[in-house]
Amino acid sequence: MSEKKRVIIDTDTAGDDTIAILTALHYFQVEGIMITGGNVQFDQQVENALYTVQVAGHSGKVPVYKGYEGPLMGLGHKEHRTVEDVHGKDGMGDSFFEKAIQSPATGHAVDFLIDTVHNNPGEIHLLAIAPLTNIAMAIKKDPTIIPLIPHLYIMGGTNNALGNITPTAEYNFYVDPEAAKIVLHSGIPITMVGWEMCTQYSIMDDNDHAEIEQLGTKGAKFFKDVNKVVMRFNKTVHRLNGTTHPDTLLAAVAADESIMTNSHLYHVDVETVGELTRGYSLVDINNRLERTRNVRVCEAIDRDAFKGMLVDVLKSIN
Ligand SMILES: [Ca+2]
Repeated sequence: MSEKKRVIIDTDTAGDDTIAILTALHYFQVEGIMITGGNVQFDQQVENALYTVQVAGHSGKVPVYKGYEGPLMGLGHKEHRTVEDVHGKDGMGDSFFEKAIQSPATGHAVDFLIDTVHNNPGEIHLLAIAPLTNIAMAIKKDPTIIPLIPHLYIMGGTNNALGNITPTAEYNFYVDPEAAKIVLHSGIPITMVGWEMCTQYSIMDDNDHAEIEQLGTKGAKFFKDVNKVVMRFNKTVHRLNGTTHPDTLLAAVAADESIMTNSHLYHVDVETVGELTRGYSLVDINNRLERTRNVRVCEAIDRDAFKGMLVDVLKSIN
């Protein structure tokens, strides 16, 4: 039908996830969206994904499946940490949008993933912009999907850099490090875009926001709305001069790898038991452990090219 690369997105839809979904809908043939527990309350995330699909004009064309609401080891425990302080109570910058027209698809996200991969061997790339619970569970339920997935792009972890949810951990790996461990060692070819890539290359400052607002499109308005709270949060907590776009950066890298101007294959693992370091991602850049190099780690981005892609996406949505 289309020559675009085919993808499934796994998301905890809030804030930047929405812009990543818009980006993916622009550059890929999106087969479906899976929701995993993460940023905000689960049903709100489902609603946010459905609304985002509607904003892009794809309502009714891209199914949104509910997956696991909490981390692998979270059963019987208190709820995992959500981040309404970063993204607003609704995860959408406190915009409280109207209810989406589309309803969630029936069936479990993990079964959707397994069935879609089997029906399209070697065709379905994965964009993982959330804790890795759903993907880990799919791998455990049916490991025969592993050789059928050509590539998995992960926004998660850090490459020897400061975390965002703790000093040692990035949020997606922190929420479900056991899932991250399963996925990292699965044998699926992986590209990882860590949090430090986002702080170095994805920040949109006040001037960038003004430029985007000038586009005057529905996409630009939506971008402004969902980023209201995160702009304040980043300035006060992370001391960053603008909004961060980790998930959008991941989607852009997957869509056009040439914007990734440096990367290397390293051994990457994740800490699951550390007293201070749960969720820390170990990236063995000097190969001291002499273990399998399992992940291509993104180390530099052409920032102007990334911004150009973002602007193209937001310009196209009217
Ligand atoms: Ca996310």
